[in-house]
Amino acid sequence: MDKKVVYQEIMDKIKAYQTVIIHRHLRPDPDALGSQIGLAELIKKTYPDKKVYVVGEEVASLAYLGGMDTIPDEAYANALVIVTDTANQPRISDKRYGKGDFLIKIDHHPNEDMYGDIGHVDTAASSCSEIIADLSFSMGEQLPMNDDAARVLYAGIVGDTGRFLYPAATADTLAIASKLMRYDFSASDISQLMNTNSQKIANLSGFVLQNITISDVGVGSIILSREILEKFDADDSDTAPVVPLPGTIEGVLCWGIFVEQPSGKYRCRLRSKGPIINEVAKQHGGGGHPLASGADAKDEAEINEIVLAFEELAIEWQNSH
Ligand SMILES: [Mn+2]
Repeated sequence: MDKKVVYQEIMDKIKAYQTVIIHRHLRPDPDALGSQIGLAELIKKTYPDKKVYVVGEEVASLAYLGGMDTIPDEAYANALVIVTDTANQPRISDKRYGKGDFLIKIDHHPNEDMYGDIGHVDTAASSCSEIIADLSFSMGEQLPMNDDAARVLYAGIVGDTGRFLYPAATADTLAIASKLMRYDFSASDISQLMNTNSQKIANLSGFVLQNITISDVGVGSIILSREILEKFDADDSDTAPVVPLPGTIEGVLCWGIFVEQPSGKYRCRLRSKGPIINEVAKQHGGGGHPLASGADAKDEAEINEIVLAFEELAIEWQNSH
């Protein structure tokens, strides 16, 4: 379907409802918050009589993007609920998303779970923030861009593209980023904020770069045990900034950072610069983008299975390139 038709359907619903509640995924990243808060800012400034709320857990390190609202269950009566940047329902933060009158999904991950009364999924978009910005720019006076929305949407695009590093950053992405930069915020300040880490994360980064195992075929892997995390006074959320680092090492094609959880299981943060890895992620209770996925491993044996699968993918990829 022509995306403008879907955009118009989404706009018609936004106009029809007095209350709009916007959700996004658990453990939010800048794109989850940027698309969520950006859409809220667009609706609030265009339709000041509407009640617009953003919900979900807060992350202190991303507080510069904006805070969340605390709302009672009753707010969902006759409300439009929009979920951004979230592929499947178990990943939605705040489980009340089904309590509204109408549900819209807007996302850029592979469409594994087609929830919602309307679903708009564009896997060619770098980020959900890019989709929300495109919605605004495409709909003209129905949802005009503003400074506050532009700032967080730009942050979301920067976050999901690794500052325009990954293949997901297309000519369309840069065209939209360029339009956003014309609004009154500092793109450089956003990039600097997103490029700044606490000392403990800097120390953890050093540990990962010094201790990662790199195989002959270019598969990187490292386990961050509870013991190691404690040594750096770090928890799971502190591992997000270290995930891209192995990709900066020459010869590394794909990699996994395996973070031990309090349960003793491992959260697997998987990335690639070529081989398609999300099928492996799916086989281990996860999923995601072709080059950026997540999974769960119950023990070190399952981690080894994932690393072995990556070895095969890396060999296949090298043979075909
Ligand atoms: Mn995203």
